[in-house]
Amino acid sequence: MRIRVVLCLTLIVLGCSTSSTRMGEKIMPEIDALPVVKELPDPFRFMDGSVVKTKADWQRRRVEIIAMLEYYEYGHMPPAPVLHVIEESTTPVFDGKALDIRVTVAFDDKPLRVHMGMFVPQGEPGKKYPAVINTEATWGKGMRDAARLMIERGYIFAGYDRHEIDKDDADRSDGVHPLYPGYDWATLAAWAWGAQRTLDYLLTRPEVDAARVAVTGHSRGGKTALWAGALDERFALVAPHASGAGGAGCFRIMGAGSESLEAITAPTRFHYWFQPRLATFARRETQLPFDQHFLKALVAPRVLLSVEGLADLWANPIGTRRTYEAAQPVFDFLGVPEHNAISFREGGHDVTMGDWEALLDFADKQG
Ligand code: GTR
Repeated sequence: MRIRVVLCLTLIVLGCSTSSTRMGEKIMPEIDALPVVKELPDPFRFMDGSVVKTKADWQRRRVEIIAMLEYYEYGHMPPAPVLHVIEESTTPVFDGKALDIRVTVAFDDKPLRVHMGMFVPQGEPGKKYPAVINTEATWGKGMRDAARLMIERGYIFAGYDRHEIDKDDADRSDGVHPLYPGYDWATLAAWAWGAQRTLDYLLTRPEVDAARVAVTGHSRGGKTALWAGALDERFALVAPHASGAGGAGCFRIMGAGSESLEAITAPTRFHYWFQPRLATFARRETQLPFDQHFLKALVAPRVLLSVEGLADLWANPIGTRRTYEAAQPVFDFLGVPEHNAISFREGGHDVTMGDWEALLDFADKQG
């Protein structure tokens, strides 16, 4: 009896409760009840077998896909909080061409404090600038060249310290998790929440062109950017970079040397990035009722750009191309075929100045 009680508690803590209606979502079958589907699942087919025929149907299907990805992959976030912004500093940088603005942000009545920052171009009073939110701190030395480029190109460059929201480890007793009990969001979702809160802050600023805010990030930050941007329709452009497994990479289709679902969710590695249910699909990927092209499809009709290194095999460039192809019918259906993009470059798992330039070239075209 004692063992049973402990087990139940463990399941609740991990968000494995079988009462899947707890957060109002549809009832999702557990893995043993899911059929084997070798090919990539059809984004247009509802769980009840009916098919999307109209744009209104797609809106309902989009909600169903979100519920599915929350349930099996990333967990559920709490609703958007009220932000309390504390101004920290405003410093002219880059020979006066930009302001480096730092703030600390609190949420609802919670004790959490998160540092955010943005570089804002100067010189044209009253002008609204497009913005790029990166899913990490953007004020460190390593981001200096990217920040300078953004300013030269007329973009606001913003970021936040995602590790203040959730440290990159399996401990759920610090950061944001204990503050919102009852939500099974894992680390990627907590970080994605941070990108959305940074957007909340940016939208309070008169310098920001609200219609032209992009979210980007590299690797685990790319997975974060894709989940944040897929969910939050205020992001006009979603640009994951080398995001791989759990991001833009396909689980079913993998090139040689790619990170598998089993590898990423291993107990010794990054299981805590995901809702624990995802790990049960290791070597059973064909029972996933989705694949990562569903995540990409959530961005439509907004604009998606995934940037990949051809030699970055761990991030599964072949499978990322497949998710690009498999999401395309949704962009076509919504009348924006050119809003789904993928860019390959030579090289491996790093962020080059060329990558930032490619992002901005692409973003310029959307203006
Ligand atoms: C790797 C991990 C990848 C990717 C990468 C990173 O170790 O396996 O999924 O996220 O880390 O974030 O740099």
